[in-house]
Amino acid sequence: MRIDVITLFPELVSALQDYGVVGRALRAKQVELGLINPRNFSQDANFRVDDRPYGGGPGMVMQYAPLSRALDEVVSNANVKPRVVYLSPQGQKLDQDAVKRFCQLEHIVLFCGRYEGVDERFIEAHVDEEWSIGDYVISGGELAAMVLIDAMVRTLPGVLGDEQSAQQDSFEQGLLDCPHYTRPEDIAGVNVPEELMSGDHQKIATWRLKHMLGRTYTRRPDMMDKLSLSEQEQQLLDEYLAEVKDKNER
Ligand code: 9WO
Repeated sequence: MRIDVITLFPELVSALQDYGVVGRALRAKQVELGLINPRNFSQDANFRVDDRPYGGGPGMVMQYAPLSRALDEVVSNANVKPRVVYLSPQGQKLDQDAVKRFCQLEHIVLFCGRYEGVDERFIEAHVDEEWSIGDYVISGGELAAMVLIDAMVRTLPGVLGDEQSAQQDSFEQGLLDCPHYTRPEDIAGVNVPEELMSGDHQKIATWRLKHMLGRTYTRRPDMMDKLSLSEQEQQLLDEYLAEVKDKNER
């Protein structure tokens, strides 16, 4: 798989290569990452890539031509026509299903806007999909692109170890993660749940599933709508809710 990122700040995006399992995968070229700066394709004496908005108003708008030439450079070196994704607040809300679909692509181009926006004619002519990582406006598309790249790389086979992959699977199965604890056993006057100290793998797995179900139900009821719980899972959820009720009544 190849990911090309069109960005005015390639150094920002390249930091992905320096940290964690994603950085290791990128350095090992399990995914090829290309960074293209549209400023290198400006034909302006001052390498401008933006101009004032028609109709007036604050800020500047990214111009069509440098973006189009930058994209042409990527496409001319591509084996297959890449999917072009624009990260913007106006896009569809990103979720794990979309991430998994993107991972099936041989080549994807992530386009990161800056300033107040991008000439709409570029979006209409060259962008296949517009995606958002949340309902807020940040300084540019780069951080959103980095979120998407991190999520994609983690999803690729062989990047995460078996245990981490299993943990990630829980979210892909539609459940939030369970609580985690580590040494010391007693800190700030709070002990680790006895089930996790039991050494009984079945008891530990059951405790973890109960808390995944309980957390999903209490924090993300929208995710519950997509689940059909088994009798055992429903019983665990009921136990969790009874424990929470009991704790709140103390
Ligand atoms: C600026 C703005 C100001 C007032 C009201 C709405 C507004 N939208 C924008 C805007 O989209 N500015 C962008 C800055 C232009 C494209 C790149 N920028 C960006 C991308 N900000 N936030 C994102 C983004 C991308 C993906 N997911 C969430 C946010």
